[in-house]
Amino acid sequence: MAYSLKILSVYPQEITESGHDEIYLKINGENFWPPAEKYRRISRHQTIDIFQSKDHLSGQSTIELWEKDDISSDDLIARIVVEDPKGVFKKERRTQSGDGGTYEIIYELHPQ
Ligand SMILES: [Ca+2]
Ligand SMILES: [Ca+2]
Repeated sequence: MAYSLKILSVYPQEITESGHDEIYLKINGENFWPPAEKYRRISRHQTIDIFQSKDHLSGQSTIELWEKDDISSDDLIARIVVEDPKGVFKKERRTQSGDGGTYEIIYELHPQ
């Protein structure tokens, strides 16, 4: 059964750098958000609304939250594996830590 994955928001309880992080999202290894930039700056306790969907998924999908760096390679902060919701609408909230940061990601799984 196919489904759509809609990322609602990203919220950092802690960020990885001083001042702000430069974040971007990948789904299944492909750049997903932000659509027209390499990254978006985010401060601690700042919610960023995303409201962007990836359609026609099947089986497991992987959401990755990355932090862009200039000199070293980018840092992986969170890696979330979602399952096919099997026909049932789901809204999930996951919190993960990586590279000293802790981020909450809220997303929905819509059966298609
Ligand atoms: Ca950075
Ligand atoms: Ca970094």
